[in-house]
Amino acid sequence: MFSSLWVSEKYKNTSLGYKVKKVLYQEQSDYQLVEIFETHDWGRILMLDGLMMLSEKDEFFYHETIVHLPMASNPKAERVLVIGGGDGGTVRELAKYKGIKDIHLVEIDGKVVEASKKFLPSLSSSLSDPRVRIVLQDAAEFIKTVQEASYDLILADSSDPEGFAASLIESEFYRMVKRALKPDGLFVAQSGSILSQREEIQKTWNNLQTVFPHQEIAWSIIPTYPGAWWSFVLASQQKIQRPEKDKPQHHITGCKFWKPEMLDAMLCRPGFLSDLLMQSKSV
Ligand code: SPD
Repeated sequence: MFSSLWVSEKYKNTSLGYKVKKVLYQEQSDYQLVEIFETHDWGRILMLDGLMMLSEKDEFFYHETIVHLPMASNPKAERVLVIGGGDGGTVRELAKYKGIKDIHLVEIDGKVVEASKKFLPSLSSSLSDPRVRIVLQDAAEFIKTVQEASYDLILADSSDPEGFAASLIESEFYRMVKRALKPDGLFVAQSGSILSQREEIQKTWNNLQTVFPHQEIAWSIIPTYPGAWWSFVLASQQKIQRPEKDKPQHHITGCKFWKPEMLDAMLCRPGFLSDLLMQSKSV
């Protein structure tokens, strides 16, 4: 009799578990433990240092939000930088826009890219799009080398702000991001669980405020992330535009979650979220 294998993300005092059919990949890279499992109910899942990055079943909520939310405000974006995101899901969504000419992906861990290309083709297939250039480097170092005003859009599809990813929510990093953005450019970042990562969201919000004159917070649903109710921040040197929804460039095909009509809902702050930001001043 074989006992069944379960993997779980243990975040603070919460654990979410998944029954595994097969271990597909398990390697300690120079930066983290990279694992891909075939599960019974969630398709393949990617975990980094035991933290859930994605499941094939629900990754579209996350990747469609992190891309189409800012693209709705900045639909003419041509040059885009993705920070992290070595699995390719964010690039896949960006590649849906014909107007985007260059996508630079800066990922610290080549093993994430390598494993995703092999085991997560539904996410990674667009990494071979001719518009994509992959740089394997720490984003906090890469951003210092970027020429001023290079990008229309910078997306931080980073891991949780721990270890090497912790610097990616510091004001110093945001100053570099601002420098790398065109004056009308837009920054978006995943900013954590609204229910389980209050302090991370508050720190992100406060630090962004020290650098950018305009910022917004949006929310979405990602069932396999702790608390499921997830936040994304947007920041810019200019007022963040709410697009006219009937403009054709906002209608992207091939989405399972995103619709232009969702923008208003995602930017509408439930009381709980407003309170969290108001209280962030004292953090
Ligand atoms: N707690 C999970 C936060 C991870 C965000 N990045 C996920 C990478 C998927 N492209």
